[in-house]
Amino acid sequence: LPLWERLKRRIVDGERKGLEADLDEALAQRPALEIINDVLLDGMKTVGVLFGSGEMQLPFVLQSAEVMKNAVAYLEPHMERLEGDGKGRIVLATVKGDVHDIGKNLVDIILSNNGYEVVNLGIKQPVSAILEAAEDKKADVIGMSGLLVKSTVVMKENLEEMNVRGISEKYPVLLGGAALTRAYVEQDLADLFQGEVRYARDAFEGLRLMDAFMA
Ligand code: B1M
Repeated sequence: LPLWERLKRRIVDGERKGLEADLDEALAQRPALEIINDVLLDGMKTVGVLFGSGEMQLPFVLQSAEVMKNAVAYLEPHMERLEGDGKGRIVLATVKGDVHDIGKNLVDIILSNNGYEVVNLGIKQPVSAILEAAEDKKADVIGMSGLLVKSTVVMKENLEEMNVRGISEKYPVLLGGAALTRAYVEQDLADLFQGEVRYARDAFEGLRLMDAFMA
């Protein structure tokens, strides 16, 4: 197989052996970010389709996710750091009940490489932990990720909790993850939230919105 097809297959098949050699070859031709966006994420998309249609079972999805994580970790030091630190601080978490973190961690990498300080709390974070961290770390923005349909409900509850605590205007909120839609966030959630809440389709939109929040 040609290199790009081979790399994509590695994600789909969860085949880690020889990954680094392929990534080295890829890095000689394209920037790390492009490899992630155009090749590896394409593989994850295929995994999602196969899993959704029942053609792929969960343990294999887990293997694919592991290879994806290894690949991103290998590529990360090769990514360009575009600006210095100190542009602002975001507390980032995958919400309660949700273990998906590949997208959240990509957001972390993109923001960190572009001058933001990211406090990455990890997965399955209850709203209390997110809000405590925002307070402790003096966050400028709160970012929540979630891929399950039920996570979209959790995010709504989290925003309601911020309203109840009277801190909605203190922290603009950035939301992302495959189960969300722009309309749900920027119409439904924005209607009930007393502060500012925005939807990011991908990590780059996350970066643009962070820049807008901090402007
Ligand atoms: Co799961 N899973 N999974 N899974 N999994 C999905 C989400 C699913 C759509 C698959 C499917 O059915 N086709 C489906 C959800 C269905 C639904 O809710 N209606 C699903 C399911 C059902 C499940 C389980 C319930 C399966 C089970 O146990 N029976 C279970 C859930 C457990 C739980 O959370 N409690 C489960 C488990 C897993 C694995 C552990 C095996 C693994 C995750 C490993 C890990 O993350 N460490 C996994 C995977 C890999 C997937 C799919 C195949 C791929 C997700 C992924 O990493 N994509 C996924 C299919 C899909 O998404 N269509 C699926 C790549 C990643 C880069 O994309 O996270 O969307 P994404 O991030 C994007 C943007 O969304 C955005 O930026 C990123 C790109 O730049 N973004 C943000 C994300 N967060 C952001 C935050 C921001 C800004 C942008 O600001 C704060």
